[in-house]
Amino acid sequence: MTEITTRPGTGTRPKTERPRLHKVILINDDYTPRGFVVAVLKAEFRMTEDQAHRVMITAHRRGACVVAVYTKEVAETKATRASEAGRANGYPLLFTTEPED
Ligand code: TYC
Repeated sequence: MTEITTRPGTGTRPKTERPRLHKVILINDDYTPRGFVVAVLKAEFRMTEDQAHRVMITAHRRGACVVAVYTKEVAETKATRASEAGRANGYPLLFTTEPED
């Protein structure tokens, strides 16, 4: 059922729901070189050297780090492309996605 929001003087309009966003998460591993992780973050997620280094080191220390949030489709495409960049170079680099609460 479509929800209707009423505003004084403006009649009614359908309530617009924003799409749920999905997190892209970088998972730590023992093999992928730090510099390679930083390069992938810069290329696929348009981060600066500084931002990419911070995300990489957080995943390295804590096991995982949220990279960014996007709509479901964009998050899944970016996570797949970034993971494939690792695999193409023989590394187990892994990006996953999960819905934001
Ligand atoms: N732990 C890796 C190393 O010491 C670097 C690394 C950091 C790998 C973050 C993956 O998501 C990662 N070479």
